[in-house]
Amino acid sequence: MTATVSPVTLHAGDGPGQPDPTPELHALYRGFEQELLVPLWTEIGDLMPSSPRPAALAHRWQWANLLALAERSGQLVPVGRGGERRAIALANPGLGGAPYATPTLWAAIQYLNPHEDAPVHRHTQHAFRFVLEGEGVWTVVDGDPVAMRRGDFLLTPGWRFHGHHNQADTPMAWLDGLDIPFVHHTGSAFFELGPDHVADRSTPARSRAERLWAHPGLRPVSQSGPQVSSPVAAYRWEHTDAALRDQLDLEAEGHPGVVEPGHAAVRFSNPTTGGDVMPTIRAEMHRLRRGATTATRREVGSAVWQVFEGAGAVRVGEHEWEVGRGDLVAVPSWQPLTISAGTDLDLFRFSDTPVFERLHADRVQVDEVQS
Ligand code: 1HN
Repeated sequence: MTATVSPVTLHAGDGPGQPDPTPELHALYRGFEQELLVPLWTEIGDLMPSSPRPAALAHRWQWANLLALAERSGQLVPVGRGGERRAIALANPGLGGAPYATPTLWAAIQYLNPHEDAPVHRHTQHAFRFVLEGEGVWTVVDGDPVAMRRGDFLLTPGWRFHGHHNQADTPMAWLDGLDIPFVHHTGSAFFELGPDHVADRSTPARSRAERLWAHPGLRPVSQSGPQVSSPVAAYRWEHTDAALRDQLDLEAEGHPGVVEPGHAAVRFSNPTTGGDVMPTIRAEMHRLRRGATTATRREVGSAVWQVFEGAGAVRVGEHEWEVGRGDLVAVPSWQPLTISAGTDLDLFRFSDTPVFERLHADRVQVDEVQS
């Protein structure tokens, strides 16, 4: 997202089309430096690559290592006002140590001890939770308690007050995804504290938002018009699982529905628009039958994948990793991605694609299927 242009690295006389390095030219370039100017002719190759050349790198994080460090954080680091969350972010090795999984996306493991609270606040950044394992935490979004359980995908769209509380005798860890880097780069962040403690500690199995909105194909007549973010607070695993299973069953019966052979996928959607759940984030669940391999695909924009269940291999460009339950892979823009399933393999994916679609800058290329 940021091209580093440093006047100090100007070299007179380098490369095709560059003038000879005379003393006059050096003086000119010193003048540019003093006035904080950079001439295009020295930078055009970096600024205008023929195809995306992201600074971010493909990388894999292993869940077992993240979880061990999160557990240790649970012993050593309190959660409360100031730090706000015991969340530990993936830092892409190409992004200089910033807590960014990709140039636009934040991904973190968050950990809450038994009977702990994470305090209430709100921010313009859009957020979601994806639950790999466990239950017992309720996230309270604008006063509506939403249960978190394995396989659930939960939304906290921007500027909603939210806090979490763990009602169980066991700790709980989950994946947080936010558009923090995008909001940071574009200078559009606002943040506000709420009450110090979650006021509503009730533990309903279903939130009010789900009771109103989460009935398949049924919209409350009282709520007309599009909403910027999906009003569905939680997409429950039983529905996601059934949708994926049905796609693969339909395929086995000779009917259409899967993305490609042995590969079912669903996108979490906003029922008021049919589009993505939030303006900056797309989220999907994929299921590969054991032995299936995806076509090699590249697209504009970056993504993070997390294995929900099963084992397989993920190839991104020159890298190839074995992945198992909970492991995460960052896929930078325009890097070719191929996934192979060693067992039946379920994967959660989130990306910044809605941003590029809005800008009409989205592109996808599916390479020929590998033999
Ligand atoms: C936040 O509010 C959450 O609500 C998670 O769980 C991660 C990272 C930065 C700023 C706010 C949450 C966050 C965050």
